[in-house]
Amino acid sequence: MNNLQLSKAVSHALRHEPWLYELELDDEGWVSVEELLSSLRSEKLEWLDLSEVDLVEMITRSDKKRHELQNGKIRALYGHSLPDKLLKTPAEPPEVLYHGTSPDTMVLIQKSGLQPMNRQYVHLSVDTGTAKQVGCRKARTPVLLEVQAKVAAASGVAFYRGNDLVWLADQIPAQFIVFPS
Ligand code: HQG
Repeated sequence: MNNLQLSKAVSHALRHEPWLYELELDDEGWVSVEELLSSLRSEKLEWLDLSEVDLVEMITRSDKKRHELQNGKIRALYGHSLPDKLLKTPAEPPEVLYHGTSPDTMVLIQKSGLQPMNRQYVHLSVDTGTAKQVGCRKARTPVLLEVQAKVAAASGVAFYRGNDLVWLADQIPAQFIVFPS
């Protein structure tokens, strides 16, 4: 089983275009595992016998914890771009969170803060290593922004847990961001 291909298809279905897979997410992003499987089985010859075990293995072997499978349902933990925003419960963030991005983008963020852009939420990392990896997707030499998360939360910015390494926020005003000099 090509786990990368499977993970990409599952993310596409659960984050971006579920209607292409004849799926409808509930308000917390869950869909039935059986419905997802039956849609994926018709996508590729290799997936003809796809089972829940394959999904569990794909999630377990993945480099990041992108999906969660529970009680016959599956959802993406972050990354959504669907027009209808998922219901998330605000949570108390750690003192500091990080965001890796390109130097050019940083200039824009200095003006308008961190915005979700094409996704439902801004994505933040708990550690600098993860944030650097995220930033490397955007630039060879990414910049690291430090978000004063606890202070921002105390001022009314809502934060939500994605997985152990990823936190989400609706947006982060520039006043709560420490930019590298
Ligand atoms: C930038 C991956 C202009 C922001 C990663 C980023 C992550 C602004 C880009 C997850 C801006 C959005 C998400 C503003 C923010 N003006 N640009 N005001 N505010 N931006 O890819 O956070 O592998 O949608 O800096 O690991 O890079 O898919 O978000 O560069 O966890 O599981 O707008 O996706 O996970 O880019 O990455 P993205 P991201 P997966």
